[in-house]
Amino acid sequence: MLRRFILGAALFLSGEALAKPPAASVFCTTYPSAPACTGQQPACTYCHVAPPQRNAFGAGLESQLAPGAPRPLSDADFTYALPTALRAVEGTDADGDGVSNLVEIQRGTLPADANSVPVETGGCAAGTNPQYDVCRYDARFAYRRVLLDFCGQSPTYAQLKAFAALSANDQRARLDAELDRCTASEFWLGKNGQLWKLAHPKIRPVGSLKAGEDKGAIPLADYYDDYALFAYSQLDDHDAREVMTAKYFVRRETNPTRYSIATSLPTQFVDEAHRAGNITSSWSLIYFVMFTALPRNAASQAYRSYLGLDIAKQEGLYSIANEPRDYDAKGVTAPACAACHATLDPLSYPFRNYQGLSLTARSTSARYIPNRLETYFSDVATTITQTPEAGYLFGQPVANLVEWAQVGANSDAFAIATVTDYWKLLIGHAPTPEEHAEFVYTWQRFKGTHQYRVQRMLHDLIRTEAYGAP
Ligand SMILES: [Ca+2]
Ligand SMILES: [Ca+2]
Repeated sequence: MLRRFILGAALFLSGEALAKPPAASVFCTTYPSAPACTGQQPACTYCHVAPPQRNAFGAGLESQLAPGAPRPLSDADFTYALPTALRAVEGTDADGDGVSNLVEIQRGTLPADANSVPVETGGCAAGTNPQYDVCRYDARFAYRRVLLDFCGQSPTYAQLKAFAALSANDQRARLDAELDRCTASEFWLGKNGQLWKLAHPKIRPVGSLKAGEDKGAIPLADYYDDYALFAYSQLDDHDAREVMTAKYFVRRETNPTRYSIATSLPTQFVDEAHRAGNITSSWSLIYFVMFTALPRNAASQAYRSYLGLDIAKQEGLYSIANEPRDYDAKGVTAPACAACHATLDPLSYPFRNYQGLSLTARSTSARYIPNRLETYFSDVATTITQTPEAGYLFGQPVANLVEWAQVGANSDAFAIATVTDYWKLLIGHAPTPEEHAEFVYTWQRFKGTHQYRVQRMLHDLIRTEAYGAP
């Protein structure tokens, strides 16, 4: 009796601790056209405060989920019961904001957040703003914005007047020409310009650790190399994916700024076969891997920077069966950790042979070292050397980091993250539910028609109503 009780309690605890991994995909099978499912999956926070604790929408669902069946439900029973439960709560208004759960799901607002409600766009009266063509794309507004965003200059009165005198077709052609002119400006591509601004959160520069130009007190690596590759990948007719897959480096010349391919740089040490763009740059390895045996930080940084998924916010969780294995004895199998580490640890294994900072032998820093764990980290844990190099990204097996980067670069997540960066920079915020259709159109064309050319995507972006409607 007592044994049964303990066993039951243990099962209950482990079941409670995990957000159900299939939940997001079952949700998207039930509502394939929901904005939360277009090219992505809803985060755990759609139903949870933080797993296992449910928010108002999740709590309503739970009471409809195979009522009376013993808990915890198996993944199979859960998957079977969830669509029925979702249907059962469609008519209710979990967050009390006056909009039913179903309408919120369809309109892309959050059914558990009363501050997230669909905005009616039909109430826009023409003629209320004589200055601009409100409710519709306004080419003069867009023109002013393009000069400011890409050149860092307001148009002069004479320029505005000349623009206004053009035909609608000529205005569009002028906008495109100005975009091309301004994306060659120092304001856009130069040191600390707009492109560098986009790269800051990906590179996370630390002045005191900077080597080379603008050297800091403890020079460890030159992250201007990372800015150069980032900028190069975003410019001209270059493929943006190469920021995470490039086998080459990029050299920067100044006055004026120019970026060009270099097959080697004195500051970069990973051999060509093991390079994956900025993920394996000297700075990334030294700063994000640093002294760790299993570089979870490097993996989650790359996942967040290039694929837009933040594991700390419960985003992009694809739990792998029988993970985490805890090869480095960090205690990550504890229930509170396991939900994230079932994704994060297999995401990190492909980094196992990338050496970060080695204080004893600096000449081994920031390199790919076969048997790195066996050579330098065998004292970390008895199982550490069993850490495989193969891992998983998006639930898909990858043999090594180069494959990891390729799968990542070809994913919808990469295209969405790239366009989201520019959306935030140029429109001022992440895409809102009202902007969803234009946003999806823009990233899908970026991935398809434009083959990951940022320059071409920007011509689409400045034509959206989100950008050009005042
Ligand atoms: Ca609601
Ligand atoms: Ca809501």
